[in-house]
Amino acid sequence: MEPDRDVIEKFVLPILPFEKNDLEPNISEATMNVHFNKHHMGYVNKLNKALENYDSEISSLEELLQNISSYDASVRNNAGGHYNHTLFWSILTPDYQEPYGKLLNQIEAAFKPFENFQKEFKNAAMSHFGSGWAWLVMNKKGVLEIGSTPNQENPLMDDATFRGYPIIGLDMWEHAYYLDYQNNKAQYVDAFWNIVNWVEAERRYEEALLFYSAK
Ligand code: MN3
Repeated sequence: MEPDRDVIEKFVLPILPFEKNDLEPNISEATMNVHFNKHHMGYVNKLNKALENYDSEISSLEELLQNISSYDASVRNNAGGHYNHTLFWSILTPDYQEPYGKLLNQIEAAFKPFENFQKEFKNAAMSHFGSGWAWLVMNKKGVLEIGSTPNQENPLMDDATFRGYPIIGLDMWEHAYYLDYQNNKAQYVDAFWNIVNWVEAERRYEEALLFYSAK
C-alpha cells in the first residue's frame, strides 16, 4: 500500500512567533509590516500562481527546493523567498538568548571561539554583493559552514551555488534593513545577534542531522 502523502494545495504565510513591534529597536515595526505583509506575502502569492503551470504534487517546501532545477525561474525565486523568510522569522526572538547545546559545541569546533564565528558570519553577510542571504548550514559531511547565496537562492536547492541544510539565515536584501539602518549594513548584522532564537537554531541543527541520516 502506498503511504499517505499530504499534498500542499496552496502555500500560506506562516504565523509570526512574535508581534511585529517586539523586535524593536533591532528591527522596527515599520520594517516588519512591509517585510512580512508585502514582501513575504508577495512570494507566497507568486509561488502559488507560478505552480499553476505544473501538475506536480508537492508535499513540502523542502522537497520542492530539492527538485527546483526542474521548475522555472518564477517557482525558483518565489519558493526560495517563501522558505527563506519563513526560516528567518522562526529564528528571531524578542527575548535575548545565548547559544547553547550541541549547536554551540559544533560552532566552537568549526570556528572557535564563538566570537570568531560571529566575525566570519558578518564577513559573509557584508561581502555578499547585491541582494541575498548569509547562512550557517550543515553540509553533507555533517560539518557547519558559513556562506551566502544570491537573491532568493536557498542552500537546499539542488542547483544552489552554496549547499547545505540551513540552520541560520540572515536576509541581506535592502528591504530587510534600509528603513532602520539605511546603508549601515554592519549595524544591522550586529543587531541580529540580539534577536537570534538559539532554541530554534538548536532544533534546526537536530533537524539537519535527521535530514542527512535519512539520505
Ligand atoms: Mn526579505
